[in-house]
Amino acid sequence: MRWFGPNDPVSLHDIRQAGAAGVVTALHHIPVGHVWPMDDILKRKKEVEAAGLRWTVIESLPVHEAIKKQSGGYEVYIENYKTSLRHVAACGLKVVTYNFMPVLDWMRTDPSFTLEDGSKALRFEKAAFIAFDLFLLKRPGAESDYSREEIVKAEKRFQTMSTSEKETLFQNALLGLPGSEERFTEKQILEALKTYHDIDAAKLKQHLFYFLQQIVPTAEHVGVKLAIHPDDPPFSILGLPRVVSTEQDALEILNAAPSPSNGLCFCTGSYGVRPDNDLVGMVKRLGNNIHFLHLRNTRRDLESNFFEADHLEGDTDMASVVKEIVILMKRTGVSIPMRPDHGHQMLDDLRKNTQPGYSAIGRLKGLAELRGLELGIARFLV
Ligand code: DNO
Repeated sequence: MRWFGPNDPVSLHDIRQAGAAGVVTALHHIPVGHVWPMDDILKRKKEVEAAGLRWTVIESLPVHEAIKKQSGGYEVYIENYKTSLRHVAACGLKVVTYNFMPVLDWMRTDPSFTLEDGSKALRFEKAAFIAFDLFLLKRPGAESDYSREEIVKAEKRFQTMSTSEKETLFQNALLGLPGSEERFTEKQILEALKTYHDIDAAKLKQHLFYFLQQIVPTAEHVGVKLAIHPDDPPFSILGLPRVVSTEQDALEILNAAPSPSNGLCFCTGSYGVRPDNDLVGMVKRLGNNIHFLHLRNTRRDLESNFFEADHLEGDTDMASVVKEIVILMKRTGVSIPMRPDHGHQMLDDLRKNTQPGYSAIGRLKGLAELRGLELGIARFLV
């Protein structure tokens, strides 16, 4: 399971009791772009091991915005990244997760969408998101990204919102960086978006490929596996380019710097939001380079709205995906680390202050279901 470090309301002991063998975590106190010092890595590792858990997967070693834009100082940030890779390898860590989403990480319009049974899930509602973009953020030029029909729908949706709903939507949309309490202000985000005005998807891809060509040899040399997390949601938002959304994107990333160290974080929740992504086929075709698994499920509708469903429900056929993963692991003899992603807020957690998507009980439920599924398939089917 993911652990956000000593300030996480979910403790290492809670995680152990949930049935996890290890945690994935990061040094959230180190500013993005700085080198991760060995002392800090070792201290965190000892802390995790003292609770009877393992730490082999980092989520995330974030990529500085300058690298994504190839702006001032980016070569230094790439060197720092390589140094961090050497340090984490020297401390015995094996997998490094990162993403290449400009400005924001994941984006939802509602982190506490109430499901029919009273539990709460993360949700992305397109009309609300467009209303946020056009009428709250007022991003210059935003109208040209949407159809007339979408704009009319967003206007109608906006009219139904009370002042406090608008305020909440604004806060939710700019939650920005999971694992931190940091939220962008309106001014900050508009400034940040502006810095991408001359970077389209083709250019961002070139920057990603360049970054990989620089860091993959180091990762391979020190024996660390890289795992790029897909875009969440897997389409362009706020006019920003997104380049890790489809199987074709993933393939190009692997081909840009071929190496057993260059690989994917296979997030079924992110890739699964697009009906044109064939998840079972992706495991079949890209499996050798899948270094980390985020298993979660979403339920989408025809308008690109989606919410996070129970792990074994939703649009992704989780049983078929897990079966393919079990086949893959048998074939390669490699056990791919997995975590259940984004649980529902439920039971006692409904009365607690929890991180959106990362409350204990919902993830425990997801983990238990996934472990049972894997065990059943591995023992009796494959
Ligand atoms: C969301 C997570 C992502 C992920 C990063 C990896 O809950 O899956 O924030 O950690 O994108 O860099």
